[in-house]
Amino acid sequence: MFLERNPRFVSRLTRDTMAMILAGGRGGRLANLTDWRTKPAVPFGGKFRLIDFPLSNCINSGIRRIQVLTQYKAHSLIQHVQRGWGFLRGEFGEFVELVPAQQRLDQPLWYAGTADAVYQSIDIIQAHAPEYVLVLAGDHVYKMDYGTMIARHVESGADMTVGCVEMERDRARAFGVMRVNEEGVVQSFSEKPDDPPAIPGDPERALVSMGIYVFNREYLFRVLRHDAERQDSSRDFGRDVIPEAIRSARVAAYLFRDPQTNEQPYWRDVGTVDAFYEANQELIGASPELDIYDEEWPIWTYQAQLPPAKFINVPVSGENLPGMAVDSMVSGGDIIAGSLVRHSLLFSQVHVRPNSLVEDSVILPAVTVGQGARIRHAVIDEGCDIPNGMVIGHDPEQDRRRFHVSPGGVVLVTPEMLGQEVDHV
Ligand code: ADQ
Ligand code: ADP
Repeated sequence: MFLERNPRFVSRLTRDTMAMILAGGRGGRLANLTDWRTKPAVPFGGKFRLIDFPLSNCINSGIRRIQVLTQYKAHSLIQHVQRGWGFLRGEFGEFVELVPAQQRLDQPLWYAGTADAVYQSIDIIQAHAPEYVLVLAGDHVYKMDYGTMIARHVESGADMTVGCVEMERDRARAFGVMRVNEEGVVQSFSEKPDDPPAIPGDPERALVSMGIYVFNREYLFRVLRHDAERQDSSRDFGRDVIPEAIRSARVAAYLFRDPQTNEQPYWRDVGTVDAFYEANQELIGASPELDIYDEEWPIWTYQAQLPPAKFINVPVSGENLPGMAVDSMVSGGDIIAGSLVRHSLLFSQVHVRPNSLVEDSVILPAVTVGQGARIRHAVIDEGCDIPNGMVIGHDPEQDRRRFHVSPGGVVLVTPEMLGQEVDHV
């Protein structure tokens, strides 16, 4: 195939591609985790933010021209990208650029939907004139070589290619679901259907859009301009652009598979508090499905200069209380003093004071757990100062009165819920 034909084929294509990362969504189902930060800026896996996954995939795939389209509460996202992703070499034509939501063209409004966000950036794409435009979501956790998808797109002669995965039909309701013919051409597409169509011959599963698209540049401009002229469009790729493209152009599906094993790789939309909690908890295990220790596909991020984590014994009323974390992940700057952390993931600069117990929890950066506190089955948001003796995750009734409790029973605690002011940077 393409690799046999010309080993430089793929690298030529990725060099001729510009990525547009949609990073403006609120992610409302993440409850209070997105009160002041957009979903792509939500911390993940101890030291990353969600946006690091598509950004790292781009860099590792050889795509070095990247626009990040922002909108909703972008401050912490902008700061993270500016601090951590400034290492590309402008003189070689490499960049990660932040595009603020603003009135571009003649639009009086901010971005109306995902397609509008790209439409408003047509002038930026034009200035760089890439042959292909890769549209990505800023909030999915996965490791993917986009080069293979772009190569398939070019080989198939399609105007647009939609990345997709297979999943159980009842979960597929939250996604765009499509049907393809034997040649992999998309025949129908419905955004978040009540009754997702099954894959032929596989009644329990559906073919779901990953919300990532490869476009030929000129076709992208044409379809977006056409969409902008329509009065009845919500300016969304899933709702408006893809159905129109299926009618009037050639849309191919690219099934995301591991080239070696032909299995479906890890791909998650950590869109709810439960999904966020589970995806973080899974990383603690011995061999999680998502390998963040993989040196061949590193996930890059911004990291502050922090001292090592430490575990200290504390004498309390004549007894020596050990500081311990077992079956857990900890990060730089953590101090666990005379207390026990079990089956938990601690982000950076978490201080756990003596006599407390943290179990089955995800603790975001710069949290302090006061003396004698007990925390279980919880997500504690950045900057929380958990008072001495506070009990979280042991009494659902009481938790519901003060905190957010997810359908799966995860207790989400934010500084605001504790009546604390935090400088959100
Ligand atoms: P959703 O995830 O519901 O479905 P959406 O909420 O529009 O799509 O978000 C997609 C991405 O765009 C996210 O990264 C979000 O942050 C960002 N975004 C949203 N509005 C934006 C705007 N106005 N400006 C900039 N960025 C914006 C989509 C597809 C489905 C597909 C799923 C896969 O519509 O068909 O199945 O993604 O998760
Ligand atoms: P989810 O992934 O949970 O569906 P979305 O990103 O689609 O979350 O957005 C959730 C809600 O937040 C939607 O009702 C959407 O209209 C709203 N929203 C998204 N962006 C903005 C914004 N910039 N300003 C205000 N509300 C927004």
